[in-house]
Amino acid sequence: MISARELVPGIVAGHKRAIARGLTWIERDHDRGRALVHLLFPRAGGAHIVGVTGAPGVGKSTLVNRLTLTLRSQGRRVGILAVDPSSPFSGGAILGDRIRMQESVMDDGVFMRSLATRGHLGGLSRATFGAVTLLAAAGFDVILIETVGAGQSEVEVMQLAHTTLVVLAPGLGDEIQAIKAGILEIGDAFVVNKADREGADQTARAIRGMLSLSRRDVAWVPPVVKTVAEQGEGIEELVDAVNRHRQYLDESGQWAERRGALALHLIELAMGDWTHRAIAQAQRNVDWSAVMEDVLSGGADVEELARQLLLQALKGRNHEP
Ligand SMILES: Nc1nc2c(ncn2[C@@H]2O[C@H](COP(=O)(O)OP(=O)(O)OP(=O)(O)O)[C@@H](O)[C@H]2O)c(=O)[nH]1
Ligand SMILES: [Mg+2]
Repeated sequence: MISARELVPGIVAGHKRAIARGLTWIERDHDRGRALVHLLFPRAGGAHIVGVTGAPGVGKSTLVNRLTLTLRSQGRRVGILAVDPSSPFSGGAILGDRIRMQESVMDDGVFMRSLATRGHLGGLSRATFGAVTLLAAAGFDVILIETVGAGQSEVEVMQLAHTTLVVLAPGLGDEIQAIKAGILEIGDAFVVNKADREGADQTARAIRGMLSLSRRDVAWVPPVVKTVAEQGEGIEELVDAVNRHRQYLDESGQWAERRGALALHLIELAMGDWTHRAIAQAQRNVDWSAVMEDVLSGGADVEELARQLLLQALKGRNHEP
């Protein structure tokens, strides 16, 4: 059985088998997955993480495919993560995505992977964080994360991105949906896809209007780009918007700030792990039902109890994966 440390060179060299193996560890949240993320994090600072979110069927996968082709033509290596918070397994929709992605997947400078949740809260954003870290360390210049918009886990996933693209389609009161989902606040650029359909200009105007009313960051006004992903129209303009946003983040110091925030996030996750270990250990070693009884009857000083359990875990285990 190989260790996390032993897998690092293959990942850093960009070997697809090593990458796939590491991603499986991360997705299943093995100790080795965690260790791998800790080892790779210092090498993961270069990638531009781009989230692509929007309602089902607006054309996110088609867009990701097109973006990938254009980025490849600019010589950049592209990692793609399709995140599906709703399905515990890689279901039919994502399988469909895989087939559509094939055009770009054939290329050596592209790696695509679907991530599904294992049920527990925060698990998906954690797995996504790990997967992004791994792909960045493997030398992918741009990492595209596709996720269906709106829910809490999607917002968490999108917080990992430097640049969030919110995709809409004309009609169907998308403008209203955007406000409802709070998606107006998270978009760094808005894409009106299916611009071959009626109402695209109207939708673009509506978004611009709403943006002018609710500015969070006056230095960056999110562009609104019309695309026909199916035909590849508007993609260059969108890639240009993505590149300009990166430049803006760099120049405003936000790119560097983001690294710091992610480092803190990494520490928080590791601290959370110690808490879980403390509880697991206490359940094995302590008369747990007596402890529960004390807490229920008010006989325990919960603050002190928690401190003791953590101390025992810290003493009892030298965590060297
Ligand atoms: N008319 C038109 N259809 C498009 C365009 N882009 C994508 N589609 C079609 O819209 C449908 C949905 O596209 P997808 O790319 O799978 O959309 P998605 O947002 O990834 O869908 P989910 O992952 O299921 O949420 C497909 O049939 C596409 O061929 C476009 O620009 N114009
Ligand atoms: Mg899709």
